[in-house]
Amino acid sequence: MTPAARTRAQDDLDRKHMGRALELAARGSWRVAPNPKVGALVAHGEDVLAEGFHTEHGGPHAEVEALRALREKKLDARGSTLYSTLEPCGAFEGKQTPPCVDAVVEAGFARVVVAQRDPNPQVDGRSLERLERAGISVRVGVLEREARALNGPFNKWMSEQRPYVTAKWAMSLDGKIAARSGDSKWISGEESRRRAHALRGEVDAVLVGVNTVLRDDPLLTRRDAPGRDPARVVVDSVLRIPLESKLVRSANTSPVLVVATESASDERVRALRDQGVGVVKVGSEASRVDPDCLLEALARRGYQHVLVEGGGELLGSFFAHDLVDRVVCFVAPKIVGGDAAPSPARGEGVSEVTRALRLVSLHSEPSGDDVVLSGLVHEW
Ligand code: AOF
Ligand code: ZN
Repeated sequence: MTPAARTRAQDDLDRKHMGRALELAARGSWRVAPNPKVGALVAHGEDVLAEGFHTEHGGPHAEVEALRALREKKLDARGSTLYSTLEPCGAFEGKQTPPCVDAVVEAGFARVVVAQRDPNPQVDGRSLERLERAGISVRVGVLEREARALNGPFNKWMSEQRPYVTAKWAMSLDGKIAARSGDSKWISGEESRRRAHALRGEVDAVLVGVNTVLRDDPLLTRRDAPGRDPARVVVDSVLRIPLESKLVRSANTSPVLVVATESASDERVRALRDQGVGVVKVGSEASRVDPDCLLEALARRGYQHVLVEGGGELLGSFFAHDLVDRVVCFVAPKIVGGDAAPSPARGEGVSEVTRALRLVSLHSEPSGDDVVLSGLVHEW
């Protein structure tokens, strides 16, 4: 084999093993938040000797799980390669588990391949240096894009301390999120609605505008799907949310936060707080909640991943401020029609198509009779 052919063969092998490590990482699900989903495997050439992934927050890391699986099979890591979707962690204050990099060095790997560097400022390349100092050959960046997409919220939070925003909506094939009367039950089918609930189970907070509350009186909880229970956030400039809405009435069971502007009345604030609703006032823009200030307020609460569910005005303002990182759109095989039926991103919009936001890594799959489209506006 020529040196170039050897490099190519090695690259193909690295991508194959890393692809498998990414599959393992994805099994980590919502249980690992706010930590990353990580997968790891030990390989000798083509042969996969052991696999592991991070299963739940506070539990053993992926690399440690792979080493444990290796020991269980009475195998040795010496001379083999560790594939991990994330740079192994080092020691730092407040850490819940022992540093993986020590275990990796001790195990005697000849080579370590990682998909991405750990953006955690307390790691951030230090473990890679440590491995190199120990004489281990290190490669970074195999399937990096895929690995980064899997942990967008973690990556953004670690580098910017701002929430990652997923925008979600369901629309008819002609781009309407409701009929002209405002009726939207149901645009998407049952399977899509189940997926939408599962999406809620992966985030820290679900956001809607007050018009959605006035129109639909939603509960915004996660139901019939696994996951966490996100905080429910209503963007409501002058506190129009009714005290008898389902959201307010359930505030003592699951947290509700209402975000208003300075012009909201203190009496209204008190009435809501008496019902157990959290209220925060943030900066405004044209007498409405400024979405940048809104995200700052959510960052202060430690929300790493927020799901903006609508309506069209709230989604439109998030897009106008370029605050959306990922889109999940359910498209139903229906034509609603009409000039007055609302679309998902309202407001002014752009003046020319060349100024439109453009998504990358678009993925589509069937969801019952619907199609679900997802893509990234920003990669982290
Ligand atoms: C994980 N799972 O598989 C890897 C992580 O508090 P700890 O001890 O769980 O450490 C969390 C940090 O460890 C996390 O912020 C990330 O930087 C690093 N790697 N974390 O939860 C894993 N490999
Ligand atoms: Zn670790």
